[in-house]
Amino acid sequence: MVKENKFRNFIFILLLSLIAATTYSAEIIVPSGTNVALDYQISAVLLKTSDTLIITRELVNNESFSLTGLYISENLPFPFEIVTQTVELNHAAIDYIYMEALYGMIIHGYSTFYWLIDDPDGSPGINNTIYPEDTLNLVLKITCSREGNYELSEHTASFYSEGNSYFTYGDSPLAIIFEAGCCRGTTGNVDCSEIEEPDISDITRLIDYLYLSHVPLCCVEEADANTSGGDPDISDITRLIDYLYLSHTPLDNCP
Ligand SMILES: [Ca+2]
Ligand SMILES: [Ca+2]
Ligand SMILES: [Ca+2]
Repeated sequence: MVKENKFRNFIFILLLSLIAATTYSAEIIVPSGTNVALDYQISAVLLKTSDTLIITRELVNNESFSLTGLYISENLPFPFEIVTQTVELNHAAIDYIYMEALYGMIIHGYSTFYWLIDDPDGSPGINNTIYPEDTLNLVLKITCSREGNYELSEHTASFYSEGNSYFTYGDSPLAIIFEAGCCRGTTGNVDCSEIEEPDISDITRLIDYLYLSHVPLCCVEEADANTSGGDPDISDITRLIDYLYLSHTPLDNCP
């Protein structure tokens, strides 16, 4: 099963590598001939479900005129969740209006998000004109709870300049794979036994790893019982003993 999944992932990467095995895509502006640079970047193409994906979008106005009415949109696969979002103009935070559209409104299986940066009518009170040489950045930190192969293909921006309206779209889809992390539920199942609930054999396994055989652990995150990060140590044994025999304070969820 694991082998099958790995093979499927391999084929998926291979296929998409023909299209775009990359973390970067330039956005195309319609109509063309405008000197506004738009970049779209993802932090990685292969992640664990415990990892955070970072999407960075940058717009640089290389024109001699200003841009108004800017809005940016993004379509994210349903299991993706935006944890934090930052909108900066010339590297300083600005006000904006954030909207989340209905699931599946634009693309089946995706949720649509909008960031209104400048309202040309001024009615919502969001006014951020993009002057010549200005740089606008949108940075999204995203988690994904479900393993799978995903594709980011639809992301747009739209703005006005000197009475003309412009629309942008990504030049190629970006492939992302989220693999399941080894940790399930809470930490503590050091020996990766079928029964998740920790017991004395997990303490024994941790002692064995740290002081006796040093045989590598099946899942470091499960062994990090106090979720301190890094390599497990004696404090993780202490934490397990505390959970099983002393205070019974529940163990933390997997990172
Ligand atoms: Ca567990
Ligand atoms: Ca166990
Ligand atoms: Ca630890």
